[in-house]
Amino acid sequence: MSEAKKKAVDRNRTIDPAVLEVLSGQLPVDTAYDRYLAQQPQCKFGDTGICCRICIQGPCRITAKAPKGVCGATAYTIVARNLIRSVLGGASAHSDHSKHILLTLKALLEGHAPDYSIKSPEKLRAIATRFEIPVEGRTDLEILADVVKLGLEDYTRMTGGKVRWVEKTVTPGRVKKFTECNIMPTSVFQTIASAMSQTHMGMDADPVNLIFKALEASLADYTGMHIGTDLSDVLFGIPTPIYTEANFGVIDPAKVNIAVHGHNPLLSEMIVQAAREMDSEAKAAGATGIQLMGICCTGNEVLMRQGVPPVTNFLSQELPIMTGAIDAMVVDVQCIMPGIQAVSECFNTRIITTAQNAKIPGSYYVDYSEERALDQAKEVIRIAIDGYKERAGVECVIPSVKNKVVAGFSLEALYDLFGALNPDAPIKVVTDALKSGELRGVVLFAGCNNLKVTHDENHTVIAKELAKNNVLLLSTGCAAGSYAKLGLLSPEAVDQYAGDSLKAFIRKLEEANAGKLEGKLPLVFHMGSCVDNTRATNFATAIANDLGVDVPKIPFAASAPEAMSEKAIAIGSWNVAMGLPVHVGVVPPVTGSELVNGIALQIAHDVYGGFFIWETDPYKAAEKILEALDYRSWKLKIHAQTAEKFETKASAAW
Ligand code: NFS
Ligand code: SF4
Repeated sequence: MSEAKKKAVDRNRTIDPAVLEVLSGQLPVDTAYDRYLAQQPQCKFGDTGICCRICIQGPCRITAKAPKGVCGATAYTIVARNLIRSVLGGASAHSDHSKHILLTLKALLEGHAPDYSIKSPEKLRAIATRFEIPVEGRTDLEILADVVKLGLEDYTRMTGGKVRWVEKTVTPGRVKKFTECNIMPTSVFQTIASAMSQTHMGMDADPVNLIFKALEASLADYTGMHIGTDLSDVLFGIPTPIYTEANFGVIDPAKVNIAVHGHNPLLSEMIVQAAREMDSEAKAAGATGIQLMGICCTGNEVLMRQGVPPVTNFLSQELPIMTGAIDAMVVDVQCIMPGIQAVSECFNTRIITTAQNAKIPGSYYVDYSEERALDQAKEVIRIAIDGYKERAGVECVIPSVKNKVVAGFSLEALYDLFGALNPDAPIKVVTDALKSGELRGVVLFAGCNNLKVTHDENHTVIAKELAKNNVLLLSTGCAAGSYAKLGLLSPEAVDQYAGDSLKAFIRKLEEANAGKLEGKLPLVFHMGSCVDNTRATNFATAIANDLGVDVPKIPFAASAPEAMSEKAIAIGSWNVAMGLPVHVGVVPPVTGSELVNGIALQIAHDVYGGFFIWETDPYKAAEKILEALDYRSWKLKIHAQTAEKFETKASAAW
């Protein structure tokens, strides 16, 4: 194949037909698909984690000729330090996002967030009860004040005490393990600062010590995420099943098209509300209405609670602009490619940044604050309407691809479904199915896209393979975005891809809930944005508690088939600490140290019961995940039989 031809093929590294259609339009626009090729070959030192730039005597690169950095740091120290810094990047991002929500609730208490209210008093009370905060005879605001106080303490405690959000949401076995291994965070900020200090030049050189600190940092990440999900539910409501559509076909050239992109629902929820109020303004401008659509995790947030259709996921975020029909793309924080601005300048799209810590040169900027949220949402929509007026009459090229989507499966929503079959103990619907073999296991798909693999291919191939093998599938983040776009969140996918007993399991749930649901159930259950991964952990915890064992013994695994961000590294790390097998479909930069790589793949299992699996081939990945599930089911059964025979408690070992 000629170089030019090969480049054209490589550029189309996606299986999404809508994305392929836009790419094949050969518009002279530079996107991530082109820039990835321009970056080749990528540096092997960085790729394997053995480049250190922590002090400015560096960069130091480990080679056979120079096996130590200038200071004497060896490969294992450098790889471990780089790893912990990635976890810290992720933990900072998540906790900053959730801190924003926590502070908005504080502002609400103080009367400075007039557009926000408590949408879910029942979630507030459930959180309070979890932490033994009294609820009887108290107002929502009184309870909220105590919950916010606890959240602030979990963020800022300097010494003495441990984060309550971990202590009260994991199994007793995990609390014991985290305490014994000394990885229970004191608080989110204290752990992040002390871990960062530990990686400074001339600090910790011990890779095991560094990795334990990385796990503590990952639990700080978990804390921030859990607080984020809990409080978002209080503010915006607990997601319940919701029916909509996804992919480029949701763009309507006759409407004012606004894409919301980023992570934090604080502004995007207001935009949804404002759009409903401003339909007439759009019509007065000649449009038939306002079409909102989501990208990345802000998209997931407003999909889960408001049914806003996802247009695309991370990797293809620049491409909706190339249809010519997007009037505004409103971004908040994280996973926003700076490249969207240059693409937007070739079309009629207005990029609107809204966060003081995430600006893009050349973009519009609305300085979001919780005090003026709804007004600012309206300002955003007016910018989009102005864009529409300029665009009207210009030809748009929009792929017509779209698929049905059923989303909104918070753990509460899942319990509600299970409760129709077993009202006294909803979780038993799953544990019984695991024990009988009706379900071969449960797998959470999470994480991003990454051009090191073909866009969306790993996500979909692994999910289909596992569905065929009767694994119950959960998803969050851009993994869920991929399933939404490509039809795996549709009821039809159950008939197409589920093995017989998974199909029977889903049908049974459908029948028991008939009348309550607007339609049928999907193949993959969308649990929310990336921040909402703790919903899935709560699910695993409930399964373990019901089976009377710790998490490392249950047939439950996680997979990030196309991991990309530091947040994904943080999430993967705490899932390992929680005791789960965690597949990653892109090899992370740790292979430069056999020791660190070995800890991730093997030693972690000995200590925590969880471990990583690096596998880039989706078929092999599915096999490895099934193997991990089967091994756990087999052991669980043997331990249960032995316990019964000798009338003892089930073994705590794994
Ligand atoms: Ni998670 Fe969500 Fe997507 Fe990855 Fe980015 S949007 S927070 S990091 S790329 S899933
Ligand atoms: Fe080199 Fe050591 Fe400085 Fe890293 S900390 S850049 S290995 S001298």
